[in-house]
Amino acid sequence: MSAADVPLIYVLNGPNLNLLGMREPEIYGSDSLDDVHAMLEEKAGELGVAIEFRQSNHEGELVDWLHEAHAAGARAVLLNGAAYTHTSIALLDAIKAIDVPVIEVHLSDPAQREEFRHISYVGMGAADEVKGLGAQSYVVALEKAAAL
Ligand code: CA2
Repeated sequence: MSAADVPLIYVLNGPNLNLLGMREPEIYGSDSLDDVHAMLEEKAGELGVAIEFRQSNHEGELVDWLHEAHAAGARAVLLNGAAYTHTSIALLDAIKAIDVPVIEVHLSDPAQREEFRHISYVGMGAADEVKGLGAQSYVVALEKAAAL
């Protein structure tokens, strides 16, 4: 199999996740986002897929990257939209506009937390979701994406 044949999976992370591991470990765990990235690179190697791992604090940049995933012919996108999950119709529209299945990922389980986290615009367009497993949520979501 040439590099071009390896399925590509985008892993997109929203606002404040660059600070992961520095606060609220009881909710989000103590792994940093770099740790999550390293974990996923290892898992991707085992699964025979390639990942493109990114984080942004800007809603429009996440929208641009969803479009990019489509243009790049990605197999799937794992999206932890962080707080934008609960507010962003722009992310929902982007998910609906692309032909790439999106798997919603969360470290915590937003449904078990404050009421304002119960609505998920990302979830309205996502093909699947994995939440509440800490950094393992990403690993399980990558397994699901690789099986698509
Ligand atoms: O559980 C998740 O993965 C969330 O997407 C995380 C978001 C939150 O707004 C969602 O409701 C659920 C918050 C990300 C903030 O990340 C930090 C974690 C620890 C320390 C600093 C930032």
